[in-house]
Amino acid sequence: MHRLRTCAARLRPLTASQAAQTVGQQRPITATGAAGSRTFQPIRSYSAPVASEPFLNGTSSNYVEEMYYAWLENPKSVHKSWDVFFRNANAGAPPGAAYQSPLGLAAPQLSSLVGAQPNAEKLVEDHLAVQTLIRAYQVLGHHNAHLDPLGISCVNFDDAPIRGHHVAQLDPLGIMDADLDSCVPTDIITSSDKLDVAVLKKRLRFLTVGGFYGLDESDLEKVFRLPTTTFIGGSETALPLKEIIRRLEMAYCQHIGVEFMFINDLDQCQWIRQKFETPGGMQFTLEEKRTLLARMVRSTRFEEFLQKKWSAEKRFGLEGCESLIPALKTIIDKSSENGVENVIMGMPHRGRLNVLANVIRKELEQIFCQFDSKLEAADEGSGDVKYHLGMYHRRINRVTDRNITLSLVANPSHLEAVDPVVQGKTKAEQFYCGDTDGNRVMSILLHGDAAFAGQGIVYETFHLSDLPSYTTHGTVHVVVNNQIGFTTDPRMARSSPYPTDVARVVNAPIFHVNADDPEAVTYVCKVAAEWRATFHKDVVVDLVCYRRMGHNEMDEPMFTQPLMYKQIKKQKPVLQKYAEKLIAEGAVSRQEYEEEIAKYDKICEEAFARSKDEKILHIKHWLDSPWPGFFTLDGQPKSMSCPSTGISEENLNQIGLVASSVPVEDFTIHGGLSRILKGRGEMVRNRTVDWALAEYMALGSLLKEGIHVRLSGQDVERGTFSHRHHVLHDQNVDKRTCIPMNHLAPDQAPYTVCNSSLSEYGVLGFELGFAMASPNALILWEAQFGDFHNTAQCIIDQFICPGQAKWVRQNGIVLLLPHGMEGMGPEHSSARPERFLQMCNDDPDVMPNLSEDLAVRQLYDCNWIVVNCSSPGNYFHVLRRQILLPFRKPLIVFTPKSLLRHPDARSSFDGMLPGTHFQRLIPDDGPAAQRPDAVKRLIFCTGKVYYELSKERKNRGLEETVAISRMEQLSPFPFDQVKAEFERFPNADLVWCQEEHKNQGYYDYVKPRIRTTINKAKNVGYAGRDPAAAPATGNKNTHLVELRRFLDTAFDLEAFSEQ
Ligand SMILES: Cc1ncc(C[n+]2csc(CCOP(=O)(O)OP(=O)(O)O)c2C)c(N)n1
Ligand SMILES: [Mg+2]
Repeated sequence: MHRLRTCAARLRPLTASQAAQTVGQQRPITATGAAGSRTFQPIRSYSAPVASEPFLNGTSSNYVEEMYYAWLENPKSVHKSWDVFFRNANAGAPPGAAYQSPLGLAAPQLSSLVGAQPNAEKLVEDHLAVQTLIRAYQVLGHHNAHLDPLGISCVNFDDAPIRGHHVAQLDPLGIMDADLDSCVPTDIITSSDKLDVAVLKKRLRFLTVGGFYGLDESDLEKVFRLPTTTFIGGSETALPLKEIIRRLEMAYCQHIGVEFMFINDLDQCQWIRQKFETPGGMQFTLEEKRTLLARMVRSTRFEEFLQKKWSAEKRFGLEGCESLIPALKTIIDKSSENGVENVIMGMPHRGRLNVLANVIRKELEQIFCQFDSKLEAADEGSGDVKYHLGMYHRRINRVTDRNITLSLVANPSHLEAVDPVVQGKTKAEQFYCGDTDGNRVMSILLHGDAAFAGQGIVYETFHLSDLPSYTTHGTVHVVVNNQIGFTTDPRMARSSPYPTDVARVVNAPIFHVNADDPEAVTYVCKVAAEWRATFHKDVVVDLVCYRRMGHNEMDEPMFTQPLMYKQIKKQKPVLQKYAEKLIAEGAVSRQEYEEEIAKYDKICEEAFARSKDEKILHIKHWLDSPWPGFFTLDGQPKSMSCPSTGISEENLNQIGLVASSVPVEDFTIHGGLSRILKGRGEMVRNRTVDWALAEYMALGSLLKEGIHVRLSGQDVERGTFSHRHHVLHDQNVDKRTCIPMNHLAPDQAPYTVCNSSLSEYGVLGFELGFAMASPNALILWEAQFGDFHNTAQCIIDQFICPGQAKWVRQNGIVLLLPHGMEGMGPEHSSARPERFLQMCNDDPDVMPNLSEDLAVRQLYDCNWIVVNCSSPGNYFHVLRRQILLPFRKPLIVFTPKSLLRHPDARSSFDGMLPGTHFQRLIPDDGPAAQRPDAVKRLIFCTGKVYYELSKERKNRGLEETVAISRMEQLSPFPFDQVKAEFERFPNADLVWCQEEHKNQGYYDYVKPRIRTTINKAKNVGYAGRDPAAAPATGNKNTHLVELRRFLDTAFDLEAFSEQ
């Protein structure tokens, strides 16, 4: 496109000096046409004379350049007048003289082609007007398409300005038609009957008066050459204006509204134009029509069956958008035809049961028995309502006869939250089957109109769509645009014209379609699937429909949308309309149609009868991501123990070597980094690790054991604190990078480390989805600072914390949350441990049975693991334990900031060797441990504050008097080890010390558990910051004063004597 513009510029007036420069510069010009790429060699410079033509201006040059290309290719292909013009101009005719009236050039076809033009200006302008008109349809035709199944245009709800006004006739309910007159684009032809010439004439006259195109009624019969940017001509290159308009109306203003002209890729625009403009493109065979009808029958009768059997149950039915089912099936059929074997779907409540039944093909009796409130749940956990459950099904696609796996990811009520999760799972499935281009695995996301427009996660998810480590190579989005969200209509629900405008940010084409036209729906779905298969980019299908019932079947919609629902009540159901159309066409007989209905009703009745035999509800039948081979056949862990998480000295040395070197040749790293790597080398020689090296050892050793590791988050490659450096950058060659961790061993698993977009909700959701796909991978998400996790709160609260309880699926995702009070202000300090601890499911008041396998049993029973390691070695162990456990639980790690470089925060290889384990609690092993009876105080703490306590204790000479125990695993709570510590120091009082404020941190969580452990034999004193609203002070001095105060309390042996 850019090159075309450049070429056109050469036809515009040039200064004498420009002309002098241009002469002789002959560059090839490339333009992409319908038949692919064309390359033109300008046979001569084309600067001075033509460029000075009085009729050439910025706009007309577009048209002229079209002519010019065509003429260069074949002088006979353009109108004779242009041929003469270009020849004269090239021969050096002065401005204004190159043009000769075509009247004198007697070519037989000329009389029809634009007829006798009075002058060149008119000739150019008329062609330009036609070209502009064509473009206007391409750009704006969707504003005026008949997307409205209800076809009402007279409802005037109120006088308030309507935000969605651009959609005019796209609106089935007329909400947006209220100010139709004021907002129909004035540059396209509009009429109630677009194919009526009389009306066209009237419109043309109107536009002429307005002066928009300068065309008038008499031009309707004139023949105009079509530009290469349209396909309406089919095999014709010129058409009468009347026919041009008719074909444009057919392409852009019927039941499909195509929004695509914002896409800044010429090939892609041409592809879409071809799909929608080519005459006769939307033809259906008899077979296709009958299949479509059968699918509509299933979709419609399924809802009717549920309504009949359980009229008082919520099901969030699809009535008003029944064509969703054929829509999805078409996308799947077409994708299967293109080689897709695995489709992962995410969707909200609306029509979910119908999708499960008729798209994924879950057994109907399984769905029906979910309606039986008397059935007992077989599985542990809370379970979930039927319209949130997931599903996984492998079957033969009947249209393509190929195997296909369909899964619907379970989701919470929180609309759109599942989007990034689906994308992450899709990416993982692609990754594990080596599908680098998304040819075999794809995702489909369904949305409601209100949620799609309103929820920010939609935007975050779109922004992952083209990032190398996050792309799923194109998602097909389907919006059930029933023009209402619960009780709120679009006038109050969004500021953008369409609910789908958010998709424009990633240049996704948007196909709006009237959902009352099943054939149009099927067609756009075919095109959407082909688009994905061709360009591997996102695409949106906007099913403009209505909602026949209230938000759910119990709701009264007339309270709030009386006019809309009066209209809806009059609306003939789409199945009936389509059946009547096919019967009228003779595609099916009424009897065949009725038989189809009876057949499906019978299927439902039989399944209903079978559902009565179900005695127990199994949530595990609704699992969206099975892990074959990981559990025993009845879904239990294969063992209830965790092997040692240590690794051999040789392994430590080898990984340490890779961590401290550049494994490729001629690669120049930054001098500062060389020093860091040198430091690592020294540590390895000294048999110690710091935090970054411990992490290297953990991840590296897992990779060597064949476990894929993926670390994702903002700036994780280097590390927020510049400590990690997992990706090296050549200082001399742009984009040349090296990931040493991928150079560990020839048979290692791949290491993925990727800086993410600046999103928490989207990226954490994505990684959670990635972790769902396989238990044999360690997936870590790191927050830039721990407190930023709260913008991903929904993923944490709705998926990570209760995921297993709701959906019986485990997930081993790791959250790394930098945390610590370091005088950096209220932000960047606290990862909010209190919130994670408050959501742990262990009982503070019940002392568990202290059996041998307590540690693993606790882990198995918990909803997630929360740790705050104080030593790099323990961090190494806890990461490895994630994989060596025979089951998967989410792991929340509060990670340090200043400890990353603290000289004392080092661990010896000795604690990482075979036979060693993660320490849930690190007991005091200093002088206090020598004479435990003499110890007056036992301080429990966790994380970084240990180093401050330990230093203070030394300064005060209290090493024999005060013992300090580090609680490394906060949850599940190490009851057994706390008890042992308590018993070891019988004369000590107990203090919990934390650097966080009292209403934050760990205190509220640990206190009752410590008390339960010791059978309330002693009090638990508190040494820490006072309660506060903010997580930390913004004043450095206050920070230090607070620190001093709580350290004073911690070591004041009288402080709690009154208790
Ligand atoms: C994040 C979130 N906020 C609010 C709700 C409550 N809610 C449930 S359905 C609904 C309306 C959804 O409208 P739309 O997206 O258009 O879907 P429809 O029900 O019309 O199919 C709302 C607000 C929710 N489920 N999730
Ligand atoms: Mg809606």
